[in-house]
Amino acid sequence: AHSQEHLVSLLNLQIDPDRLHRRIAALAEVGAIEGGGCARLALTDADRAGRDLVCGWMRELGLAVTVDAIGNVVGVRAGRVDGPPVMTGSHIDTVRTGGRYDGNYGVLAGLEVVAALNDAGVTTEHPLAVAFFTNEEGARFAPDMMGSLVYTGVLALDEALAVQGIDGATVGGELARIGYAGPAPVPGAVPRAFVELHVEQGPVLDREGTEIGVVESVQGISWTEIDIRGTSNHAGTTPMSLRRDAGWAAGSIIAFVRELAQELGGDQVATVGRIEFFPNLVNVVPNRAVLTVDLRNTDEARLRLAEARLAAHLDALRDAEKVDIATRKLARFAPVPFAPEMTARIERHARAQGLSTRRMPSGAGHDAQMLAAVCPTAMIFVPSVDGISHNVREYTRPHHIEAGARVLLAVLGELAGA
Ligand code: HGY
Ligand code: MN
Ligand code: MN
Ligand code: MN
Repeated sequence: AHSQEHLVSLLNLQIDPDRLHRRIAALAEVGAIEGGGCARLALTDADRAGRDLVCGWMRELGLAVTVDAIGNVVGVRAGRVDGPPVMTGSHIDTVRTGGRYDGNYGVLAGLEVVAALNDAGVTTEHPLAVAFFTNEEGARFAPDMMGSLVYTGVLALDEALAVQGIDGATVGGELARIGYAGPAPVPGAVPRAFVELHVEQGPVLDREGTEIGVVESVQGISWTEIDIRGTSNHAGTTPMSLRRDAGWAAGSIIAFVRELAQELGGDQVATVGRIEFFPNLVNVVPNRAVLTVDLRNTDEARLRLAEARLAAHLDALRDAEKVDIATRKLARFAPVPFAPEMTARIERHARAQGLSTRRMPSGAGHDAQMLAAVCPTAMIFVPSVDGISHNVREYTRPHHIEAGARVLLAVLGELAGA
């Protein structure tokens, strides 16, 4: 039953929009790059500075802050009873050309929910936790969602610590260097429920004019690193028929995956995001090329088909160009559906606040897809203007930033028993 003053305090429970916008702007100053975005690649000094800032805010809000062995940070607000917390969170590491909302928004909106509960003097039934997970992006160290994979016990700690990044450093070495190899054990405590608020990073909500995305699933992801070895040769004297041109082979893969996505249609997407030639000189036939292929689909069978077609193309290249090709799987996740009762809960609260909603899959990977394996999980999207993300021009309108935080407050308040 609720006492009179408790009901009054619930009525006072509301976010402070300016405080949320101020925190987003302040965190965006850390690792700020030209154009208003951020570069805080996982476990760099910029990431450490961002972590220090957010941990400071967690402590100011009275949260009990723990750091685990892979550097995941969890701030817990006590409830009336002990036990597993209701958790919200995301990530604060970014890609090299990151925006200020990807990941950061969900963590800071979680802190805003805590601040609103503090202001209203509300103690929830269950503990409430706000987390940020290590290396969600996977841009420096693959796989992505590394911290939440270790938190949920899917990826072994020693395997994660041994991962070598694109710059040669290891996860374990960098964690120690920035002082975020923490004492809390992994796998982490299983939350009662997990809700992640995130910008859509795609064009659907913005194009439709819909305010809240009720995320029903995250699509499957397949990352492959392809290492092609040929023969370096003189660009002028070597007849085309005598070449083992690793560069040409790499270029044919870029063209192939684009055509493959168009042929498969539907949700299929394909990207060659990283490529390196050796010796990378104007007048030398490359003897080596290293590139990555990112394939995604909401349908697991179609994703496997795309992978099989890529493998067949590599076989054809080995024969046609006489190059050696080695592949390494950097990440592979099947599509993940979220719990129907959790998506219904998001939808109900958004509608109760008069917001327009639409159900949709997530094109981007998120920590929520890992938490879904251990507890009831859901995601809330707000629109990204022009669907731009992983780009300093990433932008979400202030009233959408606020609307998403209000839905998060309502959902977490209900789950935690405000
Ligand atoms: O790659 C992704 O979808 C995410 O940004 N890590
Ligand atoms: Mn009560
Ligand atoms: Mn993200
Ligand atoms: Mn991202």
